[in-house]
Amino acid sequence: MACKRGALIVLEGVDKAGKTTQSKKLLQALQQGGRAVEVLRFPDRTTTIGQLISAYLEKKSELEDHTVHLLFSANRWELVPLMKKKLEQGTTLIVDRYAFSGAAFTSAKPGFSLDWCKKTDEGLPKPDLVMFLQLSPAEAALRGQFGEERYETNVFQRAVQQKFEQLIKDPSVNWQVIDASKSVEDVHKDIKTHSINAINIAQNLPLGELWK
Ligand code: ADP
Ligand code: FDM
Repeated sequence: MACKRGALIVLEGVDKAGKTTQSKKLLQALQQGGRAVEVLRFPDRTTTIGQLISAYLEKKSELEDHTVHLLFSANRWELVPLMKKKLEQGTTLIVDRYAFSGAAFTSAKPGFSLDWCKKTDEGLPKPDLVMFLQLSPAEAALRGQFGEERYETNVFQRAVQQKFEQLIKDPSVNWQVIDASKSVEDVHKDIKTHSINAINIAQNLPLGELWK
C-alpha cells in the first residue's frame, strides 16, 4: 500500500507572536504521538541564498527591495524538491514562516502591491493548514524589546500586520486564526488540535499548489 503523505503545516504571525516556541512544542507533541515530523523555517539562512538574506537582515549588506523579495522567494523554491520528497515519504512538515511572510513583509514597503509580491511564490507546495498567531502590537511589546535586525520596528510591524489581515481573507487557503495572547500551553493545545485534524485530512488528498 502506498504510504500516506505528510501534511504541510505553516505558522505565521508578527514578531514575538510565539511561532518558534510553538513550532518546537508541536514537533515534540507530534513526535511523542509516534508521527514522522520535522520543522523547517524560512528564511533558511544555511543555504547560499539564505546567507545573502541573513546579511541583509543583519544590516551587514544592502539589497534593492525587489531583489531581496526575489531572494526570499528563491530560498523557498530551492527547498521545494526536499519538501516534496519528505511529504511524499509521509513526513509532516511544520514550517515557521512561509510565502505569507514573504508577501506581507515586502508589500508593507512603499510601492509594492500584494499581488506582485504573491506572484513569485505562486505554485509553491500549498499548506494544508496555515495558523496565524494573532497578537496585538501592545501585547507583543510586553514580550520584550525588538532586536537589532531590519524590519524590527513598531511602525513596520504594524504595516506587516495589516498586510497579514488582507492575506487571511483569502478563502483558497486554510487559515486558522489562533489567539496567541493565551498561555504557551493553551496556545499549544489549539495548535495541536488543528494540526492533528489537518494531518488526518491531508493524508488522503494530493498536495496542492499555492495561489494557483
Ligand atoms: P516568534 O518566533 O513569533 O518571534 P518566539 O516564539 O520567539 O516568537 O517568542 C517570543 C518571546 O515571547 C519569547 O521570549 C517567548 O518565550 C515568549 N512567548 C512565546 N509565547 C508566549 C506566550 N504564549 N505567552 C507569553 N510569552 C510567550
Ligand atoms: N521575512 C521572512 C521576509 O521579509 N520575507 C520572507 O519571505 C520571510 C520568510 O525576515 F523579519 C522577514 C520576516 C522577519 C525576517 O526573521 C526573518 P526570523 O527571526 O528569522 O523569523
